[in-house]
Amino acid sequence: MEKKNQTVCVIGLGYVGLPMAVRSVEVGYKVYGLDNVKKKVDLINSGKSPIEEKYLIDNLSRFKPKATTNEKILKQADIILICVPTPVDEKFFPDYTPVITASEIAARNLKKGALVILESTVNPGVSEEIIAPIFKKAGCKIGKDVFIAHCPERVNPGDIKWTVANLPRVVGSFDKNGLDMAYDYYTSITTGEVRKMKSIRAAEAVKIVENSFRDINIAFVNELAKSFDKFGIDVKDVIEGASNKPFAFMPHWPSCGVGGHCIPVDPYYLIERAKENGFDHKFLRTAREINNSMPAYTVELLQDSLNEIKMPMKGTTVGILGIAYKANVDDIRESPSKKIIELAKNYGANVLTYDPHILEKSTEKKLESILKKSQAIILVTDHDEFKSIEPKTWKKYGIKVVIDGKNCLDKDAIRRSGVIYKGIGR
Ligand code: SAJ
Repeated sequence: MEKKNQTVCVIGLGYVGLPMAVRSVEVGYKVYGLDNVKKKVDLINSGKSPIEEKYLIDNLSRFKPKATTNEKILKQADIILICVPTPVDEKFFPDYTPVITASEIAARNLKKGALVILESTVNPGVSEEIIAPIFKKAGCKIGKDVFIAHCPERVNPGDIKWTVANLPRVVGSFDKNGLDMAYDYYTSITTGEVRKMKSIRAAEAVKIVENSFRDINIAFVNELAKSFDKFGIDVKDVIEGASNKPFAFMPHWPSCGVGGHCIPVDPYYLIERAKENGFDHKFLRTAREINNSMPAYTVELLQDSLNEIKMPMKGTTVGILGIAYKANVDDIRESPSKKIIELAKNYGANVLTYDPHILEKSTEKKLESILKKSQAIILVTDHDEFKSIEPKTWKKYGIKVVIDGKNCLDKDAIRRSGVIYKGIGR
C-alpha cells in the first residue's frame, strides 16, 4: 500500500516515539500519537516539544502528528509503533508493565492485518513470550490478522548527527511478510541501512549487545581509573595515548557514574533473562558493579581531599555542578548525581545543586550563586557551561576542592592556582 494511504500510530510520545512520529509525518504517512499524559498531548498538538531535543525543536511544528489520549485511534492504524519505557526496578529486574499495557491496548483496538512494531528495549524472547500471547489471546492469528516485528530504538539524546532520519536500523519478525512490511516502513523512514535479521530474537538481542558493549568498556576504564589513581598515572592521558593507535582500540572515558535510560539498564535485561536459561553473565554483572561504584568513589575523592586540608565533610558546603546524566541534555534518568547528592548529605555536607538545563530541580538558579556559596565542588555533568569556567575562577570564589567527575577541566591550571583538583583517575 502506498505510504501516503497508510496510517501510523505511535504509542508513547517520549524520546523515542515522538521523533518517530514526526519523521513519519515528514515522509508522508498519516500519523497519530497515543500517550497517557494529557499535558504532553496538548503540548504536542500546539506544536511545542515536551523534550529539549534539537530534532524535535526543529521539526515538530512543521511535521506535527495528531496526539491523543484516546486508544480508539489505533483502529485506524496500519502500522503501530510501541515506544514505551522498559525500566528496571530497584533490584534491577526488568519491568515490562508498560510494554504489556501498550500491547494489550493495541490488541483490543487492532485493525485486521496491521503491523505492530516494538521499539522498546527488551531481552531476547520477549516478543515470543510476552507480546505474541497477548495478540493470540485477543483472537489474532500472527502472520495473518497481525504482523509483529521488533526494531530496537537507537535514539541518542543530544546527538544532532544521528537522528531517526539517517540512523541505520535492524528489523526482525516472526514471518517473512512481517519482516518485509517492517523493512518497507523503516526504509521509508531512514536513509541509513535497514538490515533484516534472521529472527526476531536476534533483533531484540542487537540493542542489548550494543549497550552492554558500551557498559563493559566504560567499566574497563573506570577500573583503570581507580588503579591508576594509586599509580599516580593520569588515565585520561593514557586513553588519549592508546587512541592514537589507528586500529583495534576504541576509547571510552572514566567518570563519576553511568546514567541514562539505556546503558546502565539494558545489560540487566540479558543478565536476568539468561538466568532462566541457567547462564550467569558474570562479566556483565561485574561491569555493572564497577560502574555502580563510581558515585561512591567520587564522593570518597572529595572526602579524602577535604581531609588533606583538615576540613570535615560534615558542615562543608558542597556544590554539585550538573544533575543531568550527560552533557547538554535535561534528562536525569539514572543520573549519578542522585547517588552523589545522597551520599554527600549522609556525610553531613550542606549540598547545593545547579544544572542550567534543569533549573527546576536546582537549589541555585545561577552558576555564580553556587560558586559563591560553595567551599567544595563536584562536577557531575560536563555541560558546556561548566567546561568553559576559567581555571582561576575556583580560587576567586574561595573554593578549596574541585572534584572533576567528567575529567573535563584543566587539571594543571586549577592546581597551579592553589586549589585541590581530583579527577576520576587523574
Ligand atoms: N559515559 C561514560 N564514559 C563513556 C561514555 C559514557 O562514563 O565513555 C557515561 C555518560 O556520562 C552517561 C552514560 O555513560 O552518564 C551513558 O552515556 P551515553 O553516551 O551512552 O549516552 P546515552 O545513554 O544517551 O546512550 C545513547 C545510546 N543510544 C541508544 O541506546 C540508542 C547508546 O547506545 C549510544 O552508544 C550512546 O547514546 C552514544 O553513542 O552516544
